[in-house]
Amino acid sequence: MNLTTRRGLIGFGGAAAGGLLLSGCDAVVGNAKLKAVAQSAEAATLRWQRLIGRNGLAPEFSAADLSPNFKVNGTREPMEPEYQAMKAENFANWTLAITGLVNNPMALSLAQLRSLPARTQITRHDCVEGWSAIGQWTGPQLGTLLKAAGLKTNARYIVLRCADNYGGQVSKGGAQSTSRYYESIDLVDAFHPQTILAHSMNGSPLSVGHGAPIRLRVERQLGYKHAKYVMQIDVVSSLAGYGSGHGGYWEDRGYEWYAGI
Ligand SMILES: Nc1nc2c(c(=O)[nH]1)N[C@H]1C(S)=C(S)[C@@H](COP(=O)(O)O)O[C@H]1N2
Ligand SMILES: [Mo]
Repeated sequence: MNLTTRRGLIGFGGAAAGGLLLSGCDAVVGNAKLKAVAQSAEAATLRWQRLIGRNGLAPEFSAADLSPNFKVNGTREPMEPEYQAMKAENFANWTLAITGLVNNPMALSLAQLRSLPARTQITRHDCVEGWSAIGQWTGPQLGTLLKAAGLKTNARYIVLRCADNYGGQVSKGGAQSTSRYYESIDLVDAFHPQTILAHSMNGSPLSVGHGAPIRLRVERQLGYKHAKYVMQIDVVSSLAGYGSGHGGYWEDRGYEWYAGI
């Protein structure tokens, strides 16, 4: 079964379930009901993927399949002064902080991240807007870093906090600003072998457009989960403290938290 088929099947199942529910009560259907339908489709996708296996791999491709043009989407360059200052130094003084429910909080430099054992994978990126592109990504597995940090027993989610205040005003952008881009994943995806912090794309250091200095690749989910410009990783038991509490910038605006492909 290929990716397209699986995606098609899931899409059909979700639509059919929605149709059944709506036809029974279209006069009284309100936001809450629509939300419940959306949430049940999302839950079905999550259950389906967990059934395939915690470590089921997203398809990988060969160098011949690489897209000649991989679109830059969302933020093209964070204009926040802190990011601009780090960019001017070629990220020499940038560090990735891993904090929260860990036994050994750490701050890793880009040089340290680059020196870690890395995974290289050629995968297809699917944006919810309807475009796809195949790229090659290289970086350490997130699981390697989390094992080094040592998760506490109440850890449930990994929150990736980004540099860009997408769509927001720079002057209003604190770390907890509702327009600061962020994302979150559960521990199954965090320790999945294809979940990496990519520092390179197609064999070159990540460009600013694609998320320099590092971006997440979480290959069984849609594009918006692949956080660019990752500045900090928080290990948490709840997503309540971030944005408006739905676990991501786009999730806070109605998108599914589990964006399974
Ligand atoms: N920090 C940050 N990460 C982000 C975004 C963004 O705007 N800001 N856009 C998301 C979306 S919707 C997609 S499709 C991909 C685009 O990645 P690309 O620019 O490398 O194509 O990044 C995702 N991660
Ligand atoms: Mo996207």
